[in-house]
Amino acid sequence: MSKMLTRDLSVTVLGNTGAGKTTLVHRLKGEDVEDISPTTSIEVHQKTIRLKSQSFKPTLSLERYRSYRVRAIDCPGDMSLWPYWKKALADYNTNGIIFLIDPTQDSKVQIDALTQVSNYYLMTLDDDVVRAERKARKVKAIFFLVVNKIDLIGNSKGNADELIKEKYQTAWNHLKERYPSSGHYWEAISAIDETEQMFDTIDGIFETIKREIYGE
Ligand SMILES: Nc1nc2c(ncn2[C@@H]2O[C@H](COP(=O)(O)OP(=O)(O)OP(=O)(O)O)[C@@H](O)[C@H]2O)c(=O)[nH]1
Ligand SMILES: [Mg+2]
Repeated sequence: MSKMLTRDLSVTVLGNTGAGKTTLVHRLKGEDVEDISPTTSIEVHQKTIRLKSQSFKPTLSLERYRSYRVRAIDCPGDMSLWPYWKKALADYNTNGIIFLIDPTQDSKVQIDALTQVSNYYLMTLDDDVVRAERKARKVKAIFFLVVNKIDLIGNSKGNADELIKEKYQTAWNHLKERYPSSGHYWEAISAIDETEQMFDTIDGIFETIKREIYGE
């Protein structure tokens, strides 16, 4: 496969401890999700993938033959280790930020975590807060809110939507207002499931990121 045909997609995966970040990253790589222990440092994962949409492209289209090199930066979620998030965001400067929500965990700490993501990302833009806020209005980042473990809330995307509206809307809106030029999306998944639908959801996330970066 020629280099010209390879494109990069990268994400930083954030969220409170136990939300399922490492499980999701393992799924992305097609690996087992048993025996995963809490993450204690920044871990870089890489996998070359093909997106589902590529197989529907005409045989003469270049897009059909591309490879996507996906890089996922898996971070520790324990609150004492949140400062790593700032380092990960600054060092890897990924295309997207995936923020995982665990519907079975206390929302307060997870709202704090989401707010912290917004603040840490801001710090990567400029040391001066006023200048950083100004840059934030123009920056083209991609923020993906992902409600994980929907197997525990009736496997319903509607229930996930309700949870976001009920508990996370204020923090999510603040983030959107701070980064109005960025992409804001949300999804629901059960990373522990090994179903076609789970893999489709992951594919859909990267399809969205790809469209944001490279266009159709
Ligand atoms: N029921 C259910 N459990 C899940 C799901 N995804 C992950 N888990 C479980 O949640 C626990 C924590 O998963 P991890 O992937 O280690 O979570 P993490 O966010 O990486 O945690 P830290 O590394 O501590 O930040 C594990 O026992 C997983 O098996 C899911 O979709 N449904
Ligand atoms: Mg982990």
